[in-house]
Amino acid sequence: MTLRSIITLPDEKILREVSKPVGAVDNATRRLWDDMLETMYEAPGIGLAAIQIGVPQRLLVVDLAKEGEEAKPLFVANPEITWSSEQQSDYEEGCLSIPDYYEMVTRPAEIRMRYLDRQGEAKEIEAQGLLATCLQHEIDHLDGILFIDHISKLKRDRVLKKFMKAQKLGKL
Ligand code: GNR
Ligand code: NI
Repeated sequence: MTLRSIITLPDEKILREVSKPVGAVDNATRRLWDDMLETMYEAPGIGLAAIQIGVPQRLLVVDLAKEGEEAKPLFVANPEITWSSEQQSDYEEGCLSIPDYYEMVTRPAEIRMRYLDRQGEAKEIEAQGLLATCLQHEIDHLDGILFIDHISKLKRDRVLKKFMKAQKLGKL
């Protein structure tokens, strides 16, 4: 496994790409998932999309296990949300590509997601709570969407400006 570097703001060029479906889940896919998982654990974070390490493929990993708990990684390829609840829920979100910034985001409280698992088998799961939020956040990444796109333009512009300034000052 290889630790990869995570792309962060203000580098939007790659983060805004729309990722392509994987043709098949093969050994290369599984190696990439393993690198993503290692990179996510090291960060640490609870989810990571391939585009965050510069790979525009529709792949993500999620693990909500807390420190000290047994790892429970979920490996996802080509996810599709097949249903989302009318009911919404608010979560304070963060993103490894937007370090040290947290904001409340409103999203559907429950979703159903169809995807290919580590064996390439089609699966469908229902998620609620933090898992539902995290999966929606990751699937957004596959479409070039960041959680700051769900907050006010005023707040978003302020965050983007902060990261541009930090880069100019050589602090990123
Ligand atoms: O580590 C992460 N935590 C988190 C918290 C609330 C909502 C979403 C997330 S995902 C984030 C890791 C990340 O940036 N994944 O793309
Ligand atoms: Ni993110």
